[in-house]
Amino acid sequence: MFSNPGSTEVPFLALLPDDFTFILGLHEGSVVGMATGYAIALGTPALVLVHTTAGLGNAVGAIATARVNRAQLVIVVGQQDRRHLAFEPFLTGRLAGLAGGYPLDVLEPARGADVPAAIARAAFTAQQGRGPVIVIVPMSDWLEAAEPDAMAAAARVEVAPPGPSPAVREVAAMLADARNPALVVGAGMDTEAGWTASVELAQLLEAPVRLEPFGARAAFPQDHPLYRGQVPANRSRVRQAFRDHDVVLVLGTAVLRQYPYQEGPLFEAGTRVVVVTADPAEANRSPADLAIIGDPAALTADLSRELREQDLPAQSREPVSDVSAAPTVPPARPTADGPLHAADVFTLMAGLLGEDSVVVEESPSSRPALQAILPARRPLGFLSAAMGGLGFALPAAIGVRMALPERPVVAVMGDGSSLYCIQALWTAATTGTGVLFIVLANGGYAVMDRLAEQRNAKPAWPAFPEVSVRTLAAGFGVKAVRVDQHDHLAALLADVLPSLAQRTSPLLIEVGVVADSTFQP
Ligand SMILES: Cc1ncc(C[n+]2csc(CCOP(=O)(O)OP(=O)(O)O)c2C)c(N)n1
Ligand SMILES: [Mg+2]
Repeated sequence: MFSNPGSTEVPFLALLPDDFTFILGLHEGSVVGMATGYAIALGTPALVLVHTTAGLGNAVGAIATARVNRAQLVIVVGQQDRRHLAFEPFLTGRLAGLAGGYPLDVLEPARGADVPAAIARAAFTAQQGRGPVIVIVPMSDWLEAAEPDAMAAAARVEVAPPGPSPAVREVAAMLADARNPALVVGAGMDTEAGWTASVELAQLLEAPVRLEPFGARAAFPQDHPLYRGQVPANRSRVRQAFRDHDVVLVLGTAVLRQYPYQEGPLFEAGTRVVVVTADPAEANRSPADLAIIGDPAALTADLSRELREQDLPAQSREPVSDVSAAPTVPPARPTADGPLHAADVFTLMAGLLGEDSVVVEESPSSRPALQAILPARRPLGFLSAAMGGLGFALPAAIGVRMALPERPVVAVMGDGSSLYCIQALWTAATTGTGVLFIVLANGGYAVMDRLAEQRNAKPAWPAFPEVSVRTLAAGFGVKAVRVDQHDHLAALLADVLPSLAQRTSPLLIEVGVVADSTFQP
C-alpha cells in the first residue's frame, strides 16, 4: 500500500493486518507516482491511500498521468466520520468530483458494510479498464461490521473470448458434475442467438430455467416445459427458490436484481454461482464464485458445444426440482361475474395474442400477474423499463411498432403510469402507428397503496378515480373505449387482437379493474 495518511485514515491503519506492506511517500504526487510505476511493472492493481481533500487534491496530477499511462490503481480516499458529515466538520472533503474525469470510476459505498465489496469492484474495474479507480471511505466505516456472506462483488472475474477457453471448459465441467443445476436468463440474452442458446443448454442439462427478477426483457420461451417463472425479488425467497440447486448459472444479467431489501446471502452456502455477461459492471458486482465477461449468447452456445464434445453429459440427475417460488399471483377467474381484475384481462389477452407479439409492460401492481399469465414466446416478446421509471411503455411501444411494423405491439399500463407520457398518443395518431394501449384503470396508485399497507400506514396520496384516460386519449386524436364488463372486453379483444399486426391506427382500451389486494414481487 502506497500512502501519505492523515487523521481520517487512522481508524483503517490502526487495524491494518500485518501482511500489508505500508510504503510512505512524503507527498501524494510521489505516492501515486510510485504506485503507478509498481502497477505498470507488475501489470496488476496497486493500492493507494490518501487523505481527504488535501491529499486527493495533491494527487490529481499523478492520477491523470496514471490514467493516460494505463496504470491499474485502487485509490482509497479517507473522509470524515459519516455520523457528522452533515455538519461539515474539520477535514470534510467534497471528494467525488475532485479528480475530474481522470478516474475510471469513483465509488462511494452507501454504508460501512459495503466497503470491502467496493474495493473489490474497484480492483476489477482498474484491471478491466487499466486505469485508476477511487473509493471514498468515511473513517467511521472501518469500525463497522462487514457482511462477508452478502458482498456485492464477484470472487473471481474472467474475460472470455467466444470459442473454447479455459473459463468455458471450467464452467462446462462444473455443469457436467452438477447434481441439479439451474439456469437464470436475463435481458442480455434477449436476442435470437440468446434464446436459441439458452433453450439448447437447458435441454442438454434438463435444467429448469427462470427469468431474472425485475428484468427489462425475457430471454427464454415462457411456454417451454423447462420454464419455471421469474426469480422472486427478495433474498429469502431467492434462497428458497434455489435451495435444491448446487450450481446456478446466470446468463445475460447481474446476480440478481432485488427489490425489497432483506438480510442475508442470496444463495444458501454450498450453491456455486456463475454469471456470464457482456457488461463488466454486472460481472464485477455479482456475488458469484466466477463471473465471466463476454457475449452471453455465444458463450452459452460454447458451453453446450463443450458439454457435447467433451462427452460430459449430465450426470444421473435428480428429477428437475419443481420448487415453485414464482411471485405470488392472484388467480385468474374464468367467470364473467363481478368487476374485472388485471389477471382477467391478461388471461383474455393470452388466448388471443399472436406468438410474435411485443408486450410493453408498465402496470406496477399487476406486473407479477402479467408476467405469469402472458408468456413471452419470441425475442423482444416482453419489454419493460429496466430502472423502474414510469413514462416508458407508452412512447416505447410506439417506437417499437415504428421499427417493427410486422409485429403486433401492445402496451399494458396502469392508469397512473399512462399519464407520464400520455402526449405521445398524439404522435401515434398522426403517424398512423397501430399500437394497442391497454390501460388498467384502478383509479389510483395501487402499488403505492399496497406498499404503504405493508408498513401499516395509510397512503399519504389520494386516489384519482375521476381521471379518464379514455377522454384524454380522445383529446389527442386516438380512438378510445372504456370497458367494465368481462363479456364486453372478451368481444373487443377477440375483434382487435387477431388483426393487430395489420392495424394502421392506435387504439386505447381503458379497462375498469379493481386493484389487487396483495403485492409480493
Ligand atoms: C417517473 C416516476 N415517478 C414516480 C414513480 C413512483 N411510482 C411507482 S409505481 C407508481 C404508481 C403507478 O400507478 P399505476 O400506473 O396506476 O399502477 P398501479 O399501481 O395502480 O397498478 C408510482 C407513482 C416512478 N416509478 N416513476
Ligand atoms: Mg393505477
